[in-house]
Amino acid sequence: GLHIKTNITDMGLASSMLPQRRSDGNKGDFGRVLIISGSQGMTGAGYLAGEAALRTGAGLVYLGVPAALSSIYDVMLAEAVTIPLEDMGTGVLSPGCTGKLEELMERMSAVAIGPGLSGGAGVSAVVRHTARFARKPLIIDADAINAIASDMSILEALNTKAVLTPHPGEMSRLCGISIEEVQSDRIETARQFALKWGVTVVLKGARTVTALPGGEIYINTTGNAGMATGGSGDVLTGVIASLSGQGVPLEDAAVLGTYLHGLAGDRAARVKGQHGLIAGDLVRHLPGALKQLV
Ligand code: NPW
Ligand code: AMP
Ligand code: MG
Repeated sequence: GLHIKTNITDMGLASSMLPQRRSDGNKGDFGRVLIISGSQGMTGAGYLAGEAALRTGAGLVYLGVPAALSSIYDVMLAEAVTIPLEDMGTGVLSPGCTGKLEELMERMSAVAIGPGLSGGAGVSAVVRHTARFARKPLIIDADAINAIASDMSILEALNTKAVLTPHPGEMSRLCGISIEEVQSDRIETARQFALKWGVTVVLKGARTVTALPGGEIYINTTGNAGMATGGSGDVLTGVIASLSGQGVPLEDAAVLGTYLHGLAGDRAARVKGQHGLIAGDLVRHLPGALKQLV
């Protein structure tokens, strides 16, 4: 068969991808990161992604959230700017927000979409619009992946560099195969999707596989089963968006972000153990993980 370049992401490789922090920089130099997330009952996802983006070094974090819920985010995350987006009146984003989103995205250095968005035709239209009009690196996770799985033409409309971060369940929906099939050949499943659609795929789970649009593979070496807990993936989305917003090339941001997220998990597990680990602990251990790489 064809030769596949397979890399192992270790500390040396991760360190080499870390963004420099220029001594005379201001917050504008360290990235404006927009996270489009949230629906009634799933406000935590955007909160975790947003705090993770801040803890990974983004200069400014904006939470684009259903207007009905925006005051919740104002209270939850003091350091982020909340952008209320038109919703259906039920705490779910409405296609009516796309004009505002388009303007907003122009001012950003990276955009993430998906955590806690929930489903439905309205959300699907917002995901389509974002894919089509984003001109900045785009991180696609969770319910934005589910929207694509229900309608692959959203991916055909994609007009920018993107990384998708599916867990095996989301990957099975995307590919129309069972979770068992995904897991039986994780590298080839991720690689074929990345090649076919020209995107980076971060196939999560123990030993996360990252496939680049050219077919190159990175296998992650950090992380533990303590990270199998609600909100863990939402943190990863914030980390990758933050690195990309700081100017790390998107493919590197996916590889480095995955390593950092796992390293934070390993550091958290050393203190809390695996059983007691929660997603917020990952966020709290990101600064230490970053310091370890500098
Ligand atoms: P099974 O059958 O359980 O073993 P869903 P979700 C499978 C938001 N959140 N290996 C799993 O398999 C997210 O952002 C909000 C193998 C099941 O079939 C999303 O928007 C939170 N299988 C939304 O919730 C905190 C695996 O996938 C399916 C697997 C729904 O996301 C929580 C479950 O996945 C959450 O993050 C693995 N490693 N991992 C909040 N506080 O606001 C998953 N599966 O149906 O996509 O549900 O991941 O919870
Ligand atoms: P999500 O399902 O979207 O919340 O994402 C779960 C996150 O936890 C991903 O980054 C996974 O790679 C990570 N994770 C889940 N289970 C494990 C495991 N057994 N070992 C290492 N990492 C895991
Ligand atoms: Mg998830």
